[in-house]
Amino acid sequence: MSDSPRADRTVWRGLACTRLCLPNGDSAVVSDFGAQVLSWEVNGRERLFLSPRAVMDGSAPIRGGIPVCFPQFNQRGPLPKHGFARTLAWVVQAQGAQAVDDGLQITLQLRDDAATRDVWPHAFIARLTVLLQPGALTLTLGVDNQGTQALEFTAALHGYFRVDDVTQVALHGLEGQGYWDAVADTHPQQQGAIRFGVETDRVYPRAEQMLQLETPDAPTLQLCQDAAWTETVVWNPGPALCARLADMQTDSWQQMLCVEAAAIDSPVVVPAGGQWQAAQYLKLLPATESGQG
Ligand code: TA6
Repeated sequence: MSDSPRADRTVWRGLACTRLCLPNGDSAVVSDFGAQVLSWEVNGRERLFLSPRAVMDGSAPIRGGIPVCFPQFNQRGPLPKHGFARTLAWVVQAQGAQAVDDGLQITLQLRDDAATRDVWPHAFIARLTVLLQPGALTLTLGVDNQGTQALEFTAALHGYFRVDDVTQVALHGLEGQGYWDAVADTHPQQQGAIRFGVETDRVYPRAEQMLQLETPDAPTLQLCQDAAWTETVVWNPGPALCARLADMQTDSWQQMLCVEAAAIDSPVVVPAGGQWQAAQYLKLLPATESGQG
């Protein structure tokens, strides 16, 4: 530990990354590849799931951490699933890490080039800012339309949160909401907290209040998203789908839960020369408020 926040360039599991460290020992690791947060440690405990079988050589999306889906969510368009941003190298902005209040942030940038224009003919700059504060992580995705016509996209911060046993967790805050169940292709209403055990793939409208991911053995994780993230996606593959995913171990579905800030039901429209940005806020409740300790 050191007395002031520190940012170091490092190679982490073979990938060029920036590691942010706070004086209290909290840390985050952000890969240039995909601008993907791969690790977030709070009080010595890893809070993100990264599959032991994740492909870490830049040849495929990384299963875990917080992938950035842009400019397309899932298969809602002609681009590769979840868009190209998660499989391209982003560039850490020249000014490097900046101290902000009690934390430290970095911004990574992705600009259009010949390869992106080939599949998506638009001039853009996407920026992901990652702010690490004690017990908290804020991710802000920004998109500048550099072109002369309106830009349309869908996007998500597809966070994989680590849990000891997903069948024992409860996700609160979406009670009473109607949602799209993508597995059954139905539109039911959420009764009580969300619980897990089978394949779960759902799109909820963004909740006004914060969500709480309650687990028996760890502090509760609070999740908030700006209104510009109009939906929340909740995903766990369950045992059967997990067994078919080459980059997951058979039982990995038990150790993860995706709770995603998304803008997907209606595409975001950015006018020529305009900008869009939206943040997701992750915060661990102190042990006493979580019923821990
Ligand atoms: O966000 C949920 C989802 O779109 C699911 O439908 C599931 O496919 C998941 O993302 C993972 O997608 P990936 O391409 O990373 O395997």
